[in-house]
Amino acid sequence: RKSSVWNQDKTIKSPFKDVEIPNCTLYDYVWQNLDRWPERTLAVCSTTGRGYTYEQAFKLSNTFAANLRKKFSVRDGDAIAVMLPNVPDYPIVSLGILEAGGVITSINPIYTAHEVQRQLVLSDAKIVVTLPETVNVIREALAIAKKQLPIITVRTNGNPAPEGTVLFNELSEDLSVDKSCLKEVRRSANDICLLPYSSGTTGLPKGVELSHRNIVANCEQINEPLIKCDNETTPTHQDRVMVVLPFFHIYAATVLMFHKISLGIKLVTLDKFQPETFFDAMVKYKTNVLFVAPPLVLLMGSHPAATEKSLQHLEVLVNGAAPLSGSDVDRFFGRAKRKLDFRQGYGLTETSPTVAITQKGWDKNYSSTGPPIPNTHLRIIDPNTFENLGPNQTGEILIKGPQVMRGYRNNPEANNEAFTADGWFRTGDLAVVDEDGVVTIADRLKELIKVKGFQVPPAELEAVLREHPSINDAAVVGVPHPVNGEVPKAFVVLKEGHNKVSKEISEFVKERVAPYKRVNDIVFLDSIPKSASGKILRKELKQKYC
Ligand code: 4UW
Repeated sequence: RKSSVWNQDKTIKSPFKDVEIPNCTLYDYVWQNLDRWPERTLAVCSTTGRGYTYEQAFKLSNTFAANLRKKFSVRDGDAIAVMLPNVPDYPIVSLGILEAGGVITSINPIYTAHEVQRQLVLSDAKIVVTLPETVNVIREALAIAKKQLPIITVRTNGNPAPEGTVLFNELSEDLSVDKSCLKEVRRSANDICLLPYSSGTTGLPKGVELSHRNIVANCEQINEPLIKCDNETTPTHQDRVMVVLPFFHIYAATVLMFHKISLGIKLVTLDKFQPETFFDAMVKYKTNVLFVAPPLVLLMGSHPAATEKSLQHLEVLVNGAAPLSGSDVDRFFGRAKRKLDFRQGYGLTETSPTVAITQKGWDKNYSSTGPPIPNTHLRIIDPNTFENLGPNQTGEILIKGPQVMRGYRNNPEANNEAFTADGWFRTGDLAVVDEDGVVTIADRLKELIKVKGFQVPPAELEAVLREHPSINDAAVVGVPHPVNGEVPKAFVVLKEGHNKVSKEISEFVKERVAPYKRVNDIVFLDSIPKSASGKILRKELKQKYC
């Protein structure tokens, strides 16, 4: 048994049998079982009760797709920006874009105009889909970028569409549209379907090119490891998944949206997180499956509304996106007054995202993330010598598998760094793998900071800080935080004659970045320690000041 996952060359294979990956688009994959449950609810908003059945969603997204081609001249491969919170329309918008031949570039709905404009420019988005409430942010972003783009607004209440925007509902409910234009769409499994942004191991966020095959593969790969019970896809049983993790992030996009819709599951969407509404919705909709990131496990182990009653329907809890301590899981079980099926997964935007996940009945070590999923190969290397390490040795984790991205868009330099010569993807994470292939993430080698499971690239904050009129140079590192996992800490070198005004600098950053990226901890230095090649010596800063 011990030698079954470790090969002689010290590469590691999955303990699971390989799965066959259908050679189709993500769109065809997701709708493949539609005939089996047309009348089931696909998605419902937990606050308003607004929702769609599978058949309604299919028809609406199909009509939306035809209108994207007809009225907006969308062509194969065009990027369309989606900046929406978790509304039940999110899957309809997404699948419509794919059916129209488009590529989805999803944007965090709490981004500032500064952050939005960069992604709109980098992705060369042709259209933006958003809520009426965020049209102003988009307009401001377009003004900074000196660009004009059509804006489609998803109405979640009775208010009219903001002037100059087109209502999503009018495009998706338009019975007069001629759908023959959809016959012209030419998309195959190797074409790009998603273009999320990730900083990878270093630098600013980069467009991650994920193909239809990447996402279809990842859905097939998690089928067996994630299966809850044998009746998940029977005509008489429908699982209810609480969607509190944001759809714009790859974790929820693949694991909660595309994968779950292919299985006929009910998505209960939460657009604004408030603990009370969250716990109420779990009871009201009897949600039995919940995917989270560590801060939510913490909350569910400590919030007064986390009770045996509010957690009564929950059967499965899955965590991922950042390290979790086992004692937090125990505290949560204490609140639920029973042991639930707890799982933990590991993955990255660049790997569509799942790489490893624990299985049903896992109760060995809540900090581990289980063995690699089917068709996935790992290596643990010494990051300096590139030599393969063996069981229980800590090193950088490298990945090969059908879920690994094609590469970063228009960025040969980043791609050279991200892949070894023989095609292994470098994660920038430090991990150990035991004799059975079980992965435990030990640390992060890369500079990326994760706040509540969200990416905070230091290079992005450093660029913002350097824009400040009194700052000469800046460096940012992550420091541990009891609730958020990590928070950014900034080191700043002032221009001569300028005052140390941390408050003003914090305000300056606040105006330009989403709330979770804000910097409140600033240290003033005479110079930033750098290597001979000019790289910031983050380790030195951490050792000296954190
Ligand atoms: N433990 C420690 C973990 C873990 C982790 C991720 O924003 P991204 O690019 O992507 C994600 C993906 C999360 C995810 C994928 C698949 C899955 O099954 C699951 O849970 C069920 C979650 O967050 O950030 C990638 C980086 O996030 C860290 C790690 O540093 C990785 O490189 N990370 N999961 N379980 N750290």
